[in-house]
Amino acid sequence: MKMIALAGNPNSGKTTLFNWLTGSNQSVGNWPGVTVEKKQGLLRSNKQFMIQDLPGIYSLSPYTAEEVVSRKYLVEQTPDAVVDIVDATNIERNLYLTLQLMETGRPLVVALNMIDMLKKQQRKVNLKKLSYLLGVPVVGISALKRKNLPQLEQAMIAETQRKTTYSFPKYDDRLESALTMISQQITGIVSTERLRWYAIKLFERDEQVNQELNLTAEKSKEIEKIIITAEKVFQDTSDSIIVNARYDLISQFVKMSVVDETDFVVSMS
Ligand code: GDP
Ligand code: K
Ligand code: MG
Repeated sequence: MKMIALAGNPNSGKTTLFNWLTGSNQSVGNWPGVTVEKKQGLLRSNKQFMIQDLPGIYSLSPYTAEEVVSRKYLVEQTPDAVVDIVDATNIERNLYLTLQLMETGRPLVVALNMIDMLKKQQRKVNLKKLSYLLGVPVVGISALKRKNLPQLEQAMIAETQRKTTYSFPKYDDRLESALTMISQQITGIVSTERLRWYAIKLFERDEQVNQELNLTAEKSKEIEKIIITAEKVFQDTSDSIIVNARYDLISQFVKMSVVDETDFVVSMS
C-alpha cells in the first residue's frame, strides 16, 4: 500500500479533491492526542493507494495543532508522495507552503486548483514555466468542475515511483552558504533527503528540531556561530531571513510565470 498525502492552505479545495479521489471509501477520525480531524481513503481508481488528507495549513512551523500534525506526518510517516493543493487565485500566499513542503524532501506534485477562476481574474499561469522554476510537476485542475483530475492522478502515482531527490529552489547566495555549512555539521546524522529540512529548521532555531536531533554541545555551538554570522550579514533575525527568502523567490517565480492580462489594457485617459 502506497501513501499519498494531500496538503494545502485552508479553503484551497482539499476536501473537494479528496472526495473525488476517494469516492465513498473514506474513514474519518482524529489525529492522536488532538481534536484535528483525520481523514483517509483508498484511491477510487486504484486501491493500492491510500490518500491521507492533512489539515489545512499555511506553514510548517510548530505553532498550531494543524501544523504540528502535518509536519509530524510528513517528516515521520514519509508518505510516498505529497500533493500540494494550491489555490490559483491566491498563488503567492499558497506557494509559501509549497516551498516548505519541498523542504521536507518528499516527492511532490503541485495541483494548481481553481483554474476555472483565473479567467475572471484575467490572469494566466504558464504551468510549464512554473513547474520548471519550482522543479516539481504542476497540474492545473478544477476540483469543483472536475477538470484534469485523471491527469493529476497519473502525476501523483508517477511521483510515488520517483527514485531521485529533486533539486531545491535556491535562496539568496549568502543564505545558501549558511545552510551548506549547517548541512555539513549534520551530514551523517540525518538522511541525505532530509538535510535541507533540518538545515533550515536549525537555522530558524526551531525548538522541536533542536530537541529531536539532540546535537553535541560542540556542534550546537558551531551552528549557532553560523547563524549569528548570517544575522549580522543580513541585519535581521534568522527566522525572518528565511521568511523573506521564501517570499523573494515566490515573487520572482510569479513574475516569470503569471501573466496579468489587465497589465496590457491601454488606458485612453
Ligand atoms: P478545503 O478547506 O481545502 O478542504 O477546501 P474545500 O474543498 O472545502 O473548498 C473550499 C471552497 O472552494 C468550497 O466552496 C469549494 O466548493 C470551492 N472549490 C474547491 N475547488 C474549486 C475549484 O476548482 N473551483 C472553484 N471555483 N471553487 C472550488
Ligand atoms: K473549508
Ligand atoms: Mg477541508
